[in-house]
Amino acid sequence: MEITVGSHVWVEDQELAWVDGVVTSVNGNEAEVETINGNQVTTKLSKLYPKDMEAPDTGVDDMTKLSYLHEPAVLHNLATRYGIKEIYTYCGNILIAINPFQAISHLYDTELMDSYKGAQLGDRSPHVFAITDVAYRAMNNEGKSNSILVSGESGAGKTETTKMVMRYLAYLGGHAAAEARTVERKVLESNPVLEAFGNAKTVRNNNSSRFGKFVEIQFDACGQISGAAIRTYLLEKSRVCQISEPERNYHCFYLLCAAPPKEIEKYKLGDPKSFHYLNQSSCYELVGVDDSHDYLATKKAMDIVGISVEEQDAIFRIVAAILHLGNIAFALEGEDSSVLEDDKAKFHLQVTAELLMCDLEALETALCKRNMVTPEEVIKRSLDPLGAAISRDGLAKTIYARLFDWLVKKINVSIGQDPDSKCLIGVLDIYGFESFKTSSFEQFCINFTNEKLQQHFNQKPGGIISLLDETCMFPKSTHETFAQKLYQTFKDHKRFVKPKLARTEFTIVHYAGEVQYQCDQFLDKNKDYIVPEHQELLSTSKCSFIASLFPSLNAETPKSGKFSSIGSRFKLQLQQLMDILNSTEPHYIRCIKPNSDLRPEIFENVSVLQQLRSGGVLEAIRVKCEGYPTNRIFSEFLERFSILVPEVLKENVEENVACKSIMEKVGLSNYQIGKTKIFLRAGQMAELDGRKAKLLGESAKVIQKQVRSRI
Ligand code: AD9
Ligand code: MG
Repeated sequence: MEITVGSHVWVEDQELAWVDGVVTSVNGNEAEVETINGNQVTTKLSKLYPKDMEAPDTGVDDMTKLSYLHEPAVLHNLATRYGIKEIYTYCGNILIAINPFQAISHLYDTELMDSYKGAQLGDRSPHVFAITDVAYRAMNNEGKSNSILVSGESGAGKTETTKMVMRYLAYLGGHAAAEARTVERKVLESNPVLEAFGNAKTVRNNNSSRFGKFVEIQFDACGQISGAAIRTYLLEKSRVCQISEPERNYHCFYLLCAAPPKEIEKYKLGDPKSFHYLNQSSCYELVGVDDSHDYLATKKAMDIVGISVEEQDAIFRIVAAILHLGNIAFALEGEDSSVLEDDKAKFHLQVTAELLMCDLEALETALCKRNMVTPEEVIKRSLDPLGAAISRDGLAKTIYARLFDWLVKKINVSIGQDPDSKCLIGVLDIYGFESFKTSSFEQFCINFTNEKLQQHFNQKPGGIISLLDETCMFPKSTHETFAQKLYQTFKDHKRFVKPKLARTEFTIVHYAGEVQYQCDQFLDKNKDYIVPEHQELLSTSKCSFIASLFPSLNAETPKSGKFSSIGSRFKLQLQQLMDILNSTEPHYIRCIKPNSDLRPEIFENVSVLQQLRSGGVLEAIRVKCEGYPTNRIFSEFLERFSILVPEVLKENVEENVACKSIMEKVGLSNYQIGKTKIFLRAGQMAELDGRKAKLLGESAKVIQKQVRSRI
């Protein structure tokens, strides 16, 4: 479209990403624009985008209905809708969901579910229910598995969205008879259980999932839920012993500290501030969350998913034991040995041993000493206080990770799998892309997953994990040698950067931005290693639940003391996930975090735009633009543009003929006429509007006046 004096345009802006204004002068290929916030901006004509002056005040519910399909229009449309609490918008068949950070009344009511059942996509306003309904119907009609992939950065609303998908599936595929409803109830109640043990407050999200989750809901031939399988990916273990301000440890620890007095006494708990694993951060409570209420709610959910009272007791005993374990502090004895620091440490050692039902002395030895196996004999070597603390933290992490795996397995067994199910709907809620001041192995794996899901992975340096494994197996390796190997191997890769002066850092140019990784803990974190002394201690626990978490070694479990790669196992799991996803019909939900304050009603343009770009939404729009991105029903089109060829209306011709004459008159070709709609190329709508504006004789002065009065 020709941009002239008086044209309404979008111009780039540092703070707002895009701001609208009016062209006040054109000089060669440059234009001067007076923006709505009162700035005069000089810019290249090619950097301006036309603004649709006829866009509805309430926005459009599908981006493809935008008359002008470009970045500023997309952003403006989302902001407009968010302002009137319309958090869902389609972009073709992708659903964009912007986190409202507040409850929106009736948005998830049963009556609303009723109204989406069987409705065509687009018949009703955009919603997760609509996308889920499409997936469910496609599965029933075509007999093919479908999947719903929910993505977005941390705090964008993936987990909440996933829960709504699951709720709607339980509604669609639920059983009429109350006694048959146990499957769907178990599926839904698995969420609070897994969240209590796998979610925590982080800088980005008060309820951040620290594991990835793929829920596979199985249906029988009648479309009723007949089973489900939950797969989880890579729980963040380090959080159990290490947290930083203003984050929290896993919710379950705080829930238990807020349990009724009987439990507190039984587990010898007290103020969370007294536990080292919790008091590394001064955040203990969450706004709007009542831990004592959630403790009871979690237990209720555990009942429903089939975890017995005895098992629940053992589970919380372990949670308490981990807190006590963390309080066993060590002091230096002699040159390089360690002893318990004081009476307090002794008390916690005793409680830990009681709760884990293991031998007190064996526990102390397992923490403070290590067996050195030489060909001749086994020597007990003392650990220094730091070594003992590392040993203690390693034990805490291992116990917690095994407990989490047990929960997932138990839930799966209890829900049950339907071996006859031919169709499933998979729902993926994976951790979002992360970049921190210190990004380590966890962030690497998380971002690796996101790359895979974005299918941008082909261009990435492959083989970082193999290189890491190689380094881990070589006894003399350090993180420095790992870094050196990386630099050598990938020095010519265009997405791998060695930062200047860096000795143990590396940068990867991810699809969503650059992330600098610190190598220092990569080796340790990649080793799935259990100290043989720890294994032995716990496998002989008098609590059969605990002993069962540490089964004696067989061919399947990694040999204790031997290296088994977490990275490689994760890569394999991810490949299996991709294989499942590739065999399904995918549906996409892109969650967007509108601001980093986690507050309602704030829409930060720059950050939203970045998410739209990295989430592939703008890319999808670009592809769409290559076709016929805009379409209009004949009557709408004529209403808007018949002024260009007034005689067509008088002639009483058919609508499609009238549309053609308008296009011919304006000199536009390369469009398509369908049965009821006209399909336009990108930019053609703007061209038509431009002609119309000219015809209406809008003078630049008039518009300038309007703009001034708006400021
Ligand atoms: V992370 O990658 O696990 O850290 P998520 O899962 O993307 O992240 P989550 O679903 O946990 O984010 O949403 C964060 C918070 O936003 C929730 O705890 C709610 O307080 C809030 N939220 C998200 N979606 C909605 C919604 N549809 N309605 C109301 C919402 N609040
Ligand atoms: Mg989440």
